[in-house]
Amino acid sequence: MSKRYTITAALPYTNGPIHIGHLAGVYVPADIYSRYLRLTGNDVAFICGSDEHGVPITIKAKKEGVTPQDIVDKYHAIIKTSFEDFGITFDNYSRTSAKVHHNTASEFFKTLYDKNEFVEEVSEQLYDAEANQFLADRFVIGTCPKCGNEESYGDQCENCGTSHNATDLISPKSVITGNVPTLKETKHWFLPLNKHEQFLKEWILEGHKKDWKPNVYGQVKSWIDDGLRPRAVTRDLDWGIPVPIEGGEGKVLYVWFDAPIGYISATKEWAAREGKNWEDYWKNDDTTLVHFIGKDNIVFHCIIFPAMLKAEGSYILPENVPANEFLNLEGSKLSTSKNWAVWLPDYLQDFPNQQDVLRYALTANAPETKDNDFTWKDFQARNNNELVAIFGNFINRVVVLTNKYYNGIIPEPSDLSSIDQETLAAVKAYPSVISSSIERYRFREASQELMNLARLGNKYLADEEPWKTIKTDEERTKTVMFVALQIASALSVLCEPFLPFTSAKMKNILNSRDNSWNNISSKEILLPADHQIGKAELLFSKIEDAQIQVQLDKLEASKKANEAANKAIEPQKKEITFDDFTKLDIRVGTILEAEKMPKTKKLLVLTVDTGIDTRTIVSGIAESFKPEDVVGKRVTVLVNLAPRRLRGVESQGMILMTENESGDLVFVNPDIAEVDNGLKIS
Ligand code: B3M
Ligand code: ZN
Repeated sequence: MSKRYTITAALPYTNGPIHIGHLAGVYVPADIYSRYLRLTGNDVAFICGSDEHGVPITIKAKKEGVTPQDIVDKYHAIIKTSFEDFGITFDNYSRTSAKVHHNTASEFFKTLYDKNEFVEEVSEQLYDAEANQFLADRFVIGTCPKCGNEESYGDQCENCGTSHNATDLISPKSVITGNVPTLKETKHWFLPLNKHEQFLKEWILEGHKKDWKPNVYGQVKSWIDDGLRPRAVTRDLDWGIPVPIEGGEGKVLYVWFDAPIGYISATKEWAAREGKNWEDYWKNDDTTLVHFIGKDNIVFHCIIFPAMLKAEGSYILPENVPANEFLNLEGSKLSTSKNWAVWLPDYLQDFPNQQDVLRYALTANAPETKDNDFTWKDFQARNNNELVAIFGNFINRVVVLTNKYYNGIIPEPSDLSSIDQETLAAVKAYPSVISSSIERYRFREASQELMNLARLGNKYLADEEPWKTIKTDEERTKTVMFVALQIASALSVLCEPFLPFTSAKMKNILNSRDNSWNNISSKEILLPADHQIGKAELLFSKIEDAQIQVQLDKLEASKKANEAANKAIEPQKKEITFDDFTKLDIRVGTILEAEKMPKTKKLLVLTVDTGIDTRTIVSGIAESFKPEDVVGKRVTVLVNLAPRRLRGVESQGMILMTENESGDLVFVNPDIAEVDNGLKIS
């Protein structure tokens, strides 16, 4: 039965090209899903576009001495081309600088404003006086109040995924000048998430416990359990969509307010072009809405955007939000700034026309349930051992033999043996097996089932040995080749979501483009006798060790460049007066007790004898030291630092640390056994 679907894929920020992590986490799974839905006869709007607002874009523009518009124009074009190159079949790839989007987002804001869905509040926000700029989002970093990560952004911590207000950061610092921000009053509009808590609980916690992925459900539950608070949806910035109401002059919409509305604007743009009614895709209960995203976007798609849609009142809500975990590269986190990535334009240069190989390797190893590692060796193995040795080999043998024995004309089969019948019955079962995996968002599993079908074909040929029977039993050979051709035809259809370029090639070779996903199981015969097929063409070719070494060398070069950059001595900070210095009270102390802060990776709770007293200090050293290793250590302590709470524990001071050559933390150690605790350092 045909159904209507709106499938969205996260709008990439246009501040750089996209890499394999983006492809694996969002775009390939979303494309597999959309292609599959179309192949099975559904009405699909597959929607994406460039996210052209937000602070990272203005930071990049400043760095390069160009305008934000220059940056987004450049990367919009690059990203759009990459998607086309990799066969991502968006029905519309729009951009948030489009007029239709500015209008849609403004109207959306005004509707919520008119419905009194916002709280308007003058509050103190972080301000950088030197830069003459409020510090929201990525203009400020500081310690995450939830997990202690010292490099959390103002709106979100990339370590624990929590979304927070910039003023929640501990020890905030301006990204622009490095200054400690001051507070300055400003007016903003807040979306009171607390007001929607009950609805979110019922809709997600009760309604989607079973069908949402455990990683998504778990994150959402933990945020709701922590209690939801109002979130500002406007910013004091000049790059973005102007706040469209009185009093909003000089302010713009928060990028995470406007970006998800981009899905709606892009649908409108598409519908106008195609003569469709966009509202069918966003306001009709019969439509299934699915958001494909990475795990750092969960809070925005599962809490904030649904709260916005609910507050607006006329929209449907997502049926599912199948977020993936992260893909690492050769054991380390993918990183744009460290150039630790495989960029799509670079891949295509080194592996021309091998898009399907990357699509397949990323799908077979997709980070669906946990973070996963992409290695070039695995990529090579997936290609050589699976795509070449199993899939390509089977198709090649079938096509070559059909040409050799029958000039490419499919032979008439005689009686089917029980093996033939079982094989054909097994083929007929594959569409529903693969469908079931795809419908449960298990794309790795689906890709492996597809490969199993190719294995089945290979085994059939190996067992029936038509290259031998051709000398002894012509009738039997005809039957075997006929059956093998049916398998090849089924593969050409079922591989389309995963290997679209290969599928198109195979359909050309087989001279057969009409079979659909559904008729593989219902039709008696997919390719009839007497049908003429074409000549063999290479579908996949072996990837040599030398090609892999080139990639590994590139990464090694990035690593070296990073190490060199890290070794560069940080420039001296701004001068301070002697009076400033004397304000610091630094003492010798001893760690008496140490234990891990529960549920954190980095924090140790230390009991320290400072000579003045015995006090608690929370220190972010747990990744470098075990609690038992630091007990008894002599340390240098800043004792008059204002206390601050970390995960509910008050930290009264700071242990001074530095890094050794290999970048590990080490204590700044008063290496003199005979000094007493409390001794002042000056
Ligand atoms: N641009 C974040 C990202 O690229 C953001 C997604 C928006 S989806 C509406 O990860
Ligand atoms: Zn955090």
